Amino acid sequence: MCDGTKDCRDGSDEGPFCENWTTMCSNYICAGNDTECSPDRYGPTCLCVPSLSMRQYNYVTKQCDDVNECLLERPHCSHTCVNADGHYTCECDPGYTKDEFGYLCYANGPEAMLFFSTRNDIRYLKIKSKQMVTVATNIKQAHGVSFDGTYIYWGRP
Ligand SMILES: [Ca+2]
Repeated sequence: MCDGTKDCRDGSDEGPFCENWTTMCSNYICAGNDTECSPDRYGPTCLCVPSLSMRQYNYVTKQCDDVNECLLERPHCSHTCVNADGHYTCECDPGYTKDEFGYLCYANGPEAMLFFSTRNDIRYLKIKSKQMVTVATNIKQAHGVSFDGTYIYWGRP
């Protein structure tokens, strides 16, 4: 950081690019709406504001272009991503409802349960509430746990 203090051991954070750090944006104009100049080690850089919106400055058109978050490689929507100007939204398939954060889709109806066996127990996990329930103990090596809505089945090796 160009603040006169060498934060990096080799002092690379206070390099020659710091010389005009506070003034490099003084006479630099970023064209277009909702833009601002920010100092960078390679020179004045144009940013799109508000910074939380996903828009990227296009130096050719001198405008802020929308970023298609749906094409970015990071986890977001569990079903369908819908790109919009400066942001994106998630949509769920029919029969599903979005979680409180708007990213994950949960099936409507009773909460899904994931049955599984441990070394000696058979348990289930309620997927949405993360509640863990032990339904049988002292089981020796249960395999292939299944639930038909009333009974729990498992096999033994
Ligand atoms: Ca977008």
